[in-house]
Amino acid sequence: MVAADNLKPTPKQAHFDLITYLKERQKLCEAALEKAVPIRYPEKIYEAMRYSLLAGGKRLRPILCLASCEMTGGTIEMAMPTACALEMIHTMSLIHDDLPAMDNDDFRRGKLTNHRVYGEDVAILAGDGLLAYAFEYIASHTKNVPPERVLQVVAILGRAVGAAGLVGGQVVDLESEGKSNISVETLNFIHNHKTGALLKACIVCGGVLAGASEQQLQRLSRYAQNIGLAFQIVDDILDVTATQEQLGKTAGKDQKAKKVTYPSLWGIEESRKQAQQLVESACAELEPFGEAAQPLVALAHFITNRTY
Ligand code: GRG
Repeated sequence: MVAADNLKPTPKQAHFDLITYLKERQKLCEAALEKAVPIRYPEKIYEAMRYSLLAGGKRLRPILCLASCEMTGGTIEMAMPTACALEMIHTMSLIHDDLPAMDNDDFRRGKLTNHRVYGEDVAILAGDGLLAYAFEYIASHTKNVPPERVLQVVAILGRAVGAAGLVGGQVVDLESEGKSNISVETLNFIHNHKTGALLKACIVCGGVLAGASEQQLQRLSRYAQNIGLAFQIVDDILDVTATQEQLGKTAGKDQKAKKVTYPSLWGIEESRKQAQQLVESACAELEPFGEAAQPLVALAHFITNRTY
């Protein structure tokens, strides 16, 4: 949930109430996610899936998808099944990332990690279950959208998740562990895939569902590329500057694992500057959308101002 005290609207955005917007959107997403995954037989796997899916989190990915759909002329209803699916995929990637075979973490979203509660076997399956269900959910629950757009969303998402996206980024991240000579190009590759690919899919899929033009989709794509990298730079900074209580996950992990990060390459101040510049470039892409772009502009600034 939004920690309202942590959000300072930037002067440019003073007329847009981001705090209220985020709270309302988070509430909508929570309700939709709760409904999307009811408990059935075999209860254990549904409980494990729901444990991580309904554990909070900022819900940034579904909110970005809804915002980009609305900005390009669509409705919340058109995008909600895809928004839920994006959160299912994000959650499954967190469950798998926390496993002993990967980051081996004990806390996520302020709670014990999935494998610490259900065991490694069920945690792997809970991730698999969420991943498969995400695609089923888009195909079976999207209403009032031409089928070719739904098909395009499924293709974009499949690519974002697989070896050309999250999985590819995670592999290079694992290969880079313990190496101190990682270049900024490799670091960018890791994060453009591991973090950026899904964020980009959220924003582009919102536009596709709304029937955005090719030119609009290209603008959305460049906006997304920039905020994706800014998001990861801030994530690296927060790993150094924030506490476990603020983050809901172990802090200071990168340094402990001797990971090359943006702050380790550039220092904190320069990293902040780079993130700020990326957000400005992202927002410039939205200028032709005028007032309708307010939520996406405010969300881009939230990414750099966030403290959790
Ligand atoms: C996708 C098939 C498949 C497998 C997963 C483990 C893995 C492959 C990829 C790792 C992806 C990963 C965990 C990237 C980090 C992304 C990131 C910065 C997460 C934190 O996102 P927030 O801050 O978290 O939005 P909340 O909890 O607020 O949702």
